[in-house]
Amino acid sequence: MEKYGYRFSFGPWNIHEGADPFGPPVRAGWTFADKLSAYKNLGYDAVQFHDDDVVPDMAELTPQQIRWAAQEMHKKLNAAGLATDFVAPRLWEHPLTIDGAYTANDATARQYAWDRSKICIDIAREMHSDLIVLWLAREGTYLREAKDVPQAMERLIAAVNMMLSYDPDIRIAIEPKPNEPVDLAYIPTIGHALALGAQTQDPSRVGVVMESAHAVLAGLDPADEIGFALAFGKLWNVHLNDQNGLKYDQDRSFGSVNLRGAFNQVRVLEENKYAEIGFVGMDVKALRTQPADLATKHLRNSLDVFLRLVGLVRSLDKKRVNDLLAARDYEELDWLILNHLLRDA
Ligand code: XLS
Ligand code: MG
Repeated sequence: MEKYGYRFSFGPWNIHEGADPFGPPVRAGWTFADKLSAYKNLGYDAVQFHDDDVVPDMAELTPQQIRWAAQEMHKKLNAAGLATDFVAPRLWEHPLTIDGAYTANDATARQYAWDRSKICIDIAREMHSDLIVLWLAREGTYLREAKDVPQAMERLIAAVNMMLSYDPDIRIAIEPKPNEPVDLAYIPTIGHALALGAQTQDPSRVGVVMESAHAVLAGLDPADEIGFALAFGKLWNVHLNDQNGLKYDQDRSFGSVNLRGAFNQVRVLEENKYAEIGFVGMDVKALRTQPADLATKHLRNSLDVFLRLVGLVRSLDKKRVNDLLAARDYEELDWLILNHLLRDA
């Protein structure tokens, strides 16, 4: 398969059992070993990890035992010919993080978040990765009066500074999302994430992850969010997927809802040589209706759509585009793009 120099990743959570807030799992779970062996067959090169995807029983282990377990996982990954894309602290499931992690009102909860973040960094280093992704899931409020925004920003900056000091080599990529699980998240967009990074002690080590569905949920265009981050050299990862409007977070296959939107995400990545920057992550989930033995097709579809769109970006008549820009004939440009997308493969 021609991959145009791109390298692809997904997380173990992207092969899942189909549970949603209203119903239980509908498919048998895969073992981690089975998931690992699916990566190469599906054309993927790297694994996105949460800390407890690497060391599932981390809560019961000492820091040294956690390091050993991560070393074991790294060996498994090597044997499968895969790399680590990033490691992210899972700060949204523990009872102490019910009201947030770094911004919780309870000091014990904030301490838990700091301790766990350090362990996550230890794990990333054992996995030979310098990239920590922070999806700030519960940093926000359900109730406006529950927290103080400037104080929450101070706490977020302090947490990022603590991580930057803990390991002088790690980079942190903040993944914004406007809502879900909380009603009002503190870091809803790429702009917010960049502003936060700029206030830290080493902005050069703080960047962003753009997830398509999260941008759509914020009412923004994912391609523009990508372009905005690229303009500042801050796009260190992407989580491509799709989202049918302002609903629950759907993690639909890339391009399956808005193919032209997907084309424009690929176009901006191509034009700015993202292939040289980072992995193309697919943060996609199979529809709940999908039978267990057919539950990886969303990963196949997403990668295939991406690569075919790269082909379409490359074969677009750039001279014609420039002529139409000069003539300000955007209707003809619209027609050119539509015809290009609708042409026979
Ligand atoms: C959830 C997030 C999560 C992050 C990694 O919406 O996308 O999967 O990518 O913590
Ligand atoms: Mg994501």
